[in-house]
Amino acid sequence: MITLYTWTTPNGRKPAIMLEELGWPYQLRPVNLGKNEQFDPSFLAISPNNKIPALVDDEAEGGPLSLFESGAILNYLADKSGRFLDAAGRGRYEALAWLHWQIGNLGPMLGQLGYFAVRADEKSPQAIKRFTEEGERLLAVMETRLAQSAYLGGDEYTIADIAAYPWTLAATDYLKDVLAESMQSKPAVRRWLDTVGARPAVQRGMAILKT
Ligand SMILES: N[C@@H](CCC(=O)N[C@@H](CS)C(=O)NCC(=O)O)C(=O)O
Repeated sequence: MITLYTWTTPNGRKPAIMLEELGWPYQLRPVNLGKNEQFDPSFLAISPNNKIPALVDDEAEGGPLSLFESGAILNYLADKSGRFLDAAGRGRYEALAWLHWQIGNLGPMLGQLGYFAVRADEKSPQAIKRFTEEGERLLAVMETRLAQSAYLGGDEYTIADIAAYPWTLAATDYLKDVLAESMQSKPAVRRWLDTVGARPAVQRGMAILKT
């Protein structure tokens, strides 16, 4: 059995989308970030960086496997299933490049923007400016890519799209006060959001743990 430790955040939804796409049975273990459950020693044993998501696969090759970092989890599930990432060849590496772009850029920058522009009690104009500009730059990078290819990794839907979807959607809701205007001039990103968001598995993955 696969157990997904997660919460209702963009990073937390990525592996849920993947598991829904695969149609594999899995159990959800909520890690309530509002109650600091990510610092619980039992969770730290699985996710040493005290962040969700994490996944345990009891039936992994060679015995139970604990994984943290959403990119590693998506990569693992793609390799195990043989789906949403080519097993070899240039398409695999193009998709992995965009997966790593999301993990190293889009996620952290929009995460910081969310902190400074939405959650922080004291607003720092300099930090908001810095992360808004960086968010806008990254959306422009995405627009250029998606004006040339249907999906981030190329012609096919891959784990790169699964990783980027929840964060890009956040630019239209959670972060709309700072990024909505920029999204107006991103027709290719909006087309991609509509296409990916229409997938039933994406809708189920985005709905996890919603009350
Ligand atoms: N690079 C990590 C980022 C994970 C991450 O930032 N998770 C956030 C929620 S979206 C978290 O658990 N935050 C709790 C904390 O920082 O204490 C990944 O992709 O899995």
